[in-house]
Parts: sequence; structure tokens; C-alpha cells
Amino acid sequence: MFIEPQTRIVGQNLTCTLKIKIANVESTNKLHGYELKIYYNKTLLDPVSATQGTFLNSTASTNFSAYLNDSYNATHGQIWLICLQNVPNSPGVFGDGTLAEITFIAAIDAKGTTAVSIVSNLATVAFLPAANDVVATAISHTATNGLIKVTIRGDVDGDGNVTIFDVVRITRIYNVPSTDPRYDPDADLNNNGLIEIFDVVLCTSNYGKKDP
Ligand SMILES: [Ca+2]
Ligand SMILES: [Ca+2]
Repeated sequence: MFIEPQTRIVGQNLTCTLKIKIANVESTNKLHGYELKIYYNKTLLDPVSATQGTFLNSTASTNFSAYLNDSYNATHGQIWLICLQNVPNSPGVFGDGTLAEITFIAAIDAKGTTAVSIVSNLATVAFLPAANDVVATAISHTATNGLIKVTIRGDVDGDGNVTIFDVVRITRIYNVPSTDPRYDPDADLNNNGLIEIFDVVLCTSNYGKKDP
């Protein structure tokens, strides 16, 4: 399990969206449900939304719940996601897919780097018709955390200054949508899935600004 993109640079008061993906679920040990707890530094980020991905509900309807708790403890917020294919006897999924998408907004006066860490439980569910019962078993897996750096708005490369190099990072992929392999989410300042004039304006309006 991993976060995509693995590292993300986001400007103050701008949003970013991360996908939580999984690869190589075995066909002999299919995925029927998950529980994900995602932790982040709450002084840098606020949670905006969490939605289920396209993986689990590709073969059956699901129940998805999301709890966004920005006051989990003194330092961290938590996003708690639970998704289950409707049992009994749901088909499960295998292979690669997106489990969830989460969106944060960077705090207006924050700067620094936070891990986006995952604590996960994955379940395979067997239906036992004779007993009319279900048995859930954990699927062993590894989880790789993500990283978000909060910097001043327009600092696409994250070096603390808004310069021509940041503008070029946007204009060199002008008009590129998120479906294009050249797409760079760090350059999509308004996080709308397209590199366009609004991203250039958000950057150039802060041109010359330095992180003191
Ligand atoms: Ca820069
Ligand atoms: Ca954009």
C-alpha cells in the first residue's frame, strides 16, 4: 500500500489530493474491506474531504465511512476510513487499485514538512453457507507513508522562493491534464486537474516572494 504522489509540495492556503493505492492483491486472497487510519501534522494541514477510490466497489456495492478528526491529539489529526463490500458472499477484488482519495488544505501561515502516515487493516472475508456465517482474515501487507511539504504559494519546487524556475515548472506543461503522464500535481496550484492560466496567476502573483 502506498500514497500517490509519494511526496507533494503544496502552497499555503492551497489544497492537495492524495490517492491511497494498493498493488498486487492476490486472486487467492481477495480484498473485501479495509480500515485506514491516516495521521498528519495538524498545524500544517487541515482535512477537506475523503472519498472511496474505484477499487473495492468495482465488483460489488460498498459501505464507506469517513471520519475527519483534526483534533485527534495535541500534534496530529486523523482521517479514519472504513470500507466494506456488502456481505455475505461479495466477490472481493484483486490486482491493483485505488482505495481512497484524501484532500488537505495547507494552513495559511504554516511552513514545514509532515509525514502522511498510514495504519491499515485489510480483510478478506469468507462466507460459510453451512453455518450462515462470515469469517474475516487479515491480509498481510506493507504500507509506505507519504510526505507533504508546505511552502509559500507559488513555490512549486519548494526551495522557499518564488522565482522564474517555479513559473517554468508550470508553463512547460501548460494545458496538460491530470490524465497525461507529464502532469505535475505540484504545478497544479488550484488542484483542479489541469495546468492552466489560474495556476500561472497564483504563482506570479507571489513572484519574488521569499520565505523569510
Ligand atoms: Ca521556488
Ligand atoms: Ca490548475
